[in-house]
Amino acid sequence: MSFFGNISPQWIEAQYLLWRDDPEALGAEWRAFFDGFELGGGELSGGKCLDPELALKQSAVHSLIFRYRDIGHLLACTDPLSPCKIDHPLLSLAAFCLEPADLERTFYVEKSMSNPSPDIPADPPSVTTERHAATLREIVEVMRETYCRSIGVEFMFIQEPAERQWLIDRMEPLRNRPEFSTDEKLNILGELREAALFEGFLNRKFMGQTRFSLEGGEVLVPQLDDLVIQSARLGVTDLILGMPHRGRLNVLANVFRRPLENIFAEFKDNIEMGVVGEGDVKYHRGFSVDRELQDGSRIHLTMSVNPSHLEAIDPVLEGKCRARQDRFGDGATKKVLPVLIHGDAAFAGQGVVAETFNLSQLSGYRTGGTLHIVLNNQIGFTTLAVDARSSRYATDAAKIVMAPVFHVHGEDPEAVIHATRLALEYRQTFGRDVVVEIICYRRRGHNEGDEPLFTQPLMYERIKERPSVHEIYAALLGEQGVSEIDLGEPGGGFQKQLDEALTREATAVDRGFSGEWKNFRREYSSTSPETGVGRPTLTALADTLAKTPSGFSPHPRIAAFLNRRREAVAKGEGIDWGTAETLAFASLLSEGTTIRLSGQDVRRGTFSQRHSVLYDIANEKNFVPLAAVAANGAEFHAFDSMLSENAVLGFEFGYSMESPNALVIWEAQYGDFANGGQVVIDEFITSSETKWERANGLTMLLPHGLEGQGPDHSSARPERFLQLCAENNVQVTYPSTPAQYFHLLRRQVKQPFREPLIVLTPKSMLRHPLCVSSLEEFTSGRFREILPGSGNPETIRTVLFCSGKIYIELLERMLGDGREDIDLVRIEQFYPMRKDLLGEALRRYGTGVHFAWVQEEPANMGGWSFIRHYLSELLGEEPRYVGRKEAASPAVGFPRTHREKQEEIINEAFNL
Ligand SMILES: Cc1ncc(C[n+]2csc(CCOP(=O)(O)OP(=O)(O)O)c2C)c(N)n1
Repeated sequence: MSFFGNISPQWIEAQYLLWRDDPEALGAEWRAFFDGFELGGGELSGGKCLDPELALKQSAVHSLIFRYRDIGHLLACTDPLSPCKIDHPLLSLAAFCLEPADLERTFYVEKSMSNPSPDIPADPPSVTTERHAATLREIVEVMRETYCRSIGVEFMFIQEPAERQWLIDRMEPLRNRPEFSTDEKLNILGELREAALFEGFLNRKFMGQTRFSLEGGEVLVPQLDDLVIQSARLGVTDLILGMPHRGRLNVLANVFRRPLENIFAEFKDNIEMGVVGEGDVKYHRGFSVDRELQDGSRIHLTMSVNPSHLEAIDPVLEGKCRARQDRFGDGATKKVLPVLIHGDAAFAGQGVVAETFNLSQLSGYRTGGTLHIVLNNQIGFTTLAVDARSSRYATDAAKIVMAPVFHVHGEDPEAVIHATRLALEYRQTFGRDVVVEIICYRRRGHNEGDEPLFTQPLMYERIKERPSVHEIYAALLGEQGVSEIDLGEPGGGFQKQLDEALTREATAVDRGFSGEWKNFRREYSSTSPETGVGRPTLTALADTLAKTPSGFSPHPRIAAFLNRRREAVAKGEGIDWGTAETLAFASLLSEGTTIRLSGQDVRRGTFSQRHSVLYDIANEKNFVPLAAVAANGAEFHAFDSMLSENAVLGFEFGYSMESPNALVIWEAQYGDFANGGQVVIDEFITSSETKWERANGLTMLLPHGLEGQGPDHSSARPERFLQLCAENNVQVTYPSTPAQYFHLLRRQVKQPFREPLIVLTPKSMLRHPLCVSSLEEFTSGRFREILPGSGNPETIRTVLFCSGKIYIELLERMLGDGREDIDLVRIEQFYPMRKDLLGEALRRYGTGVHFAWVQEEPANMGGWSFIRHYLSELLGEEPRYVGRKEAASPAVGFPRTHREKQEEIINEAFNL
């Protein structure tokens, strides 16, 4: 269909008038049309018109240029396995009412297109307006060369004119193909050969062992190597890379220059090289190095650890980078560069990719733009694109943030390097995400034991016939006149290095607990440190926290709330949960500990219990009282997050990896929503230390408790966490008093080691009159993992073990009924279980006492399955179970049924 289709001239005229008043009122393509029309000197509606026919043609040419920029990628030749497309109906002359005869006519064009200067302007963006004349043939040629050769670019969805123009200015003058020097070309060739040699060598020496060969995508190596050099040139000091299995070992060898003997040792199953914990496969481990470049500059390269769960690393890496940027201070977004490499199937399929893009511009989570590389080998295990995605491109998720995307032919290394340089420069200039997709193939099966001919026989016949990319490139350089001698032979020095490394012993291994972590102990210690804070300090902090700046008008109920907190501390009693938390935060901040709190609605708190950020009712300006007590460089940050658990929890884990000195907290709006972050819990929080020697002190606050709110909003699923407990990998707690919570938060920072902390937190108990503490409980002592009974052992006939919320309900009944024959023993920390303290708590009682475990959760949930064997062991018999029967769902949907059952549990507990 032509550009004008069957649109009426009257309608076009009306659009023209609209455009004259306000060009932005029209869509981009019509704007281009009228821009062109004006360039041609035309004017609709009877005004002066130099040549109406030429003006219309000029408009059409302008529209054609616009469309090439917009969808020229549809004609780009980027797929090594498919013939190149030659035409597209939307890009034909006829689509713009232009004719072949017009090819020789002269039209106006903007400067960037007509000026093939090889120098990429380094200056900040400027909108180009200068005009030049060119024939339509020349114009089409420039457009085709720029947008329809080895690089297809999607960028016209960017809504910032300056950003688009910036890209145009850097692509059109060079036709997206800068001239590389012979030295550069030979260097690229050498790297392609080394990448191929490395795979061939491993294939021969460690036949059949899984390595996830890069073959077919070897261009990744010269691409990354150049990225490292260009990054250092543009001021990057730390390049942090997250990448999956494919080609990871090759990148470690050829880009990170990890000693080859260390890589081989892992193939030889050399357990001397093994990590301290259970370890992980060789293509998941982390590595970092200071690489010295040829010009003498240095850049720190980090290959982040990576679990098998594809894309799970994305938000973790972003959090890690953000933490490092925060630590480096102002301007650090340009110094710390996140780079994420993805497979095509995973990038298109995994939802966390979209979540991570959504984080990319949020103030609490942005990292100044991520450079994404999609290694599109056109297959995911055995699944082809047609079954793997509904989008045209594997990269389409990137469009949600309008990230420019370069689709590049994987057998054109110069194009890949050029696009990556452009992408890097774009990221450094605009602080936004950008994507380079390499379209290549996978020469072998998914892994080294796989036969792709079973499922893709024709595709793999075609792949078999394709020469390797280094062969294609060497032939091209030969055609360009590079001499045989200069081209050399594949192998050369690298083959020798490989052979020699195979005979060498492995050298020092990359271990955890270095850098920021070097002062932390590896070993868990069961004793809680002293965490009390003196009374004068606490009252002074409470006073400061109740103050707002002069002229600031909080909501009256918030003013009263602040006052109540201050009074409770001044009186020294009735201190509730929210106040305890604020006191913990304030005391840590005043001692120099930075706190980062993130999650949905955390500033106010799901239950309106926190109010860490106050808002002026007159102008919505905000004020953060906790910032006023921070000292010694500490900062308090509370970020209301986007509505995601997976990416945000992953981000905070990554942040915490990099910030052992800070208290990093993720709070779920309701505990059960942590389900959405289960991958992060399994793959990172509970297992990162044993797999990769990467400890972590992330704290998770999970509101928990059955309160008649239905199957969701009731349970943080403690049973799941408890099932994951082993080797002191995590601390799972359910504190029952505000003071215990205060000590627990402080303990998390004061311990000389770091382990993730899971805290089941209250909802209705936030305001329960019995769920309060006195100031004395804050001024000395420590977090107590077990709280023994306080009744007179002589009179006690029944001991009820319990944890968290049910304790308050049992206490209420006990006090109400004046029962002196019952004692309550609280498990405040399930894991690591303090068997010694539990045993001590039991030794108080004589014979003839009944023991029961009471919980409100169904029998297959809560703490029962976990605690029963500890109690049985200590008691010599299994205690009685009081609680709901097994259930498929954590809580009932009907409030009345909930109340009845809850009462039944309490009744049963008091009538054993
Ligand atoms: C979340 C997740 N699901 C499934 C797998 C199993 N798996 C491992 S690799 C792979 C294919 C990945 O394809 P692609 O992303 O295109 O990368 P490629 O292996 O082709 O480089 C699959 C399905 C996984 N590792 N992670």
